[in-house]
Amino acid sequence: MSAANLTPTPDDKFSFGLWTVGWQGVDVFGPASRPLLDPVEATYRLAELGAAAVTFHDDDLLPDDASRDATLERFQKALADTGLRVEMVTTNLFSDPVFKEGAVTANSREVRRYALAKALRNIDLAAELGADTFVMWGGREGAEHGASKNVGAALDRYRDALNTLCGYVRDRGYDLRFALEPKPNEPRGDILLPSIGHAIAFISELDHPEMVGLNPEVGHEEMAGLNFAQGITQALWHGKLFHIDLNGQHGPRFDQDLRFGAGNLRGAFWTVDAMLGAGTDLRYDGYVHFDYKPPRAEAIDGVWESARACMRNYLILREKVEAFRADPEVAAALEAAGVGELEVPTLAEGESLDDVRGATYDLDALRDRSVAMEALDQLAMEHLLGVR
Ligand SMILES: [Mn+2]
Repeated sequence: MSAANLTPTPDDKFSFGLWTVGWQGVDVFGPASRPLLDPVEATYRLAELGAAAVTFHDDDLLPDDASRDATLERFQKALADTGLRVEMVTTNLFSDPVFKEGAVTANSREVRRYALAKALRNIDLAAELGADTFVMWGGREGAEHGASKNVGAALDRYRDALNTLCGYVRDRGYDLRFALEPKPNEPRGDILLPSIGHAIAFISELDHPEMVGLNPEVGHEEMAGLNFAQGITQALWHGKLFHIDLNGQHGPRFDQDLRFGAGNLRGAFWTVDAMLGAGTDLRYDGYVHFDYKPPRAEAIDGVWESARACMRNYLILREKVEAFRADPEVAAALEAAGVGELEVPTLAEGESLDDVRGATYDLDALRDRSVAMEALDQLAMEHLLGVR
């Protein structure tokens, strides 16, 4: 493992939300623990660290006041100076108490109309900055009480909102796709479209499903005890992995937003493996985007160390995964585990169900057969632990 390979380059397509390094540590138990970080300064610093792109919510970067135009101008100069691009833009439809009961699915029609207006304004900005992807995280689209939300009507209005926004992008001729970000809870007690699977099913009900995919986040799936690598692989299988949010999480608990690689390290190994295709042609080729929070305890030095570590951990895991997939003993173990046989259709071309029903099965031999999966998994473990 060479140090050169662990130095990020623009080819690695690392991307950071400006809100990540910009998080001041405000949590439910206390105020900011760090001073405000100028998002334009953060852009220069992320470029120095090796990022290729940045992303933002409207409100992270551009205050809705007289300084908006001047800030946008400074930001565009920073992009030009550094060669960074804006690959994704998202809209904050969750912080303002206006959205306390939802944005595009609020019971209040006035709130829903305001939310649409805010998203439309930001879509224009996303297009102006050349972003590919517009993420929608519906953090307030949910409920704490059963009867307070007509879930069917909420899904109708969610669908309407996506149809309206897709229609707008088509009318304006923008080259922009939408990515829904599932999350099971936090800040609402229960959030609509809580998992990758829920969101994929929802997309199939839209007018332009081809324009809408997913932005799954490691921590959001793991909060619900789900397997992120399997989740993103299903998203890839549906052609819906438009974007990704990498971070770290220690199992089902509050949304920790640890740096990538922290928390569930084995999960991170399999996540990188899934992104690289896991030995198949289902691979992710978009930006490697980090959505994490430098822990509140850290001062500014810890902020930059955590950003550096997100990229470094991805590069380390990429080397580990590539070594695992290239290892001849792994190839033999995959063979012994019969992994390749799953690619063979259950019925051969021209066979009928009579061929299945009429066959004789040696059930005792099937019951007793070796699956050799512990041996295969141990090889992965040893690559990860650095002894192979
Ligand atoms: Mn999160």
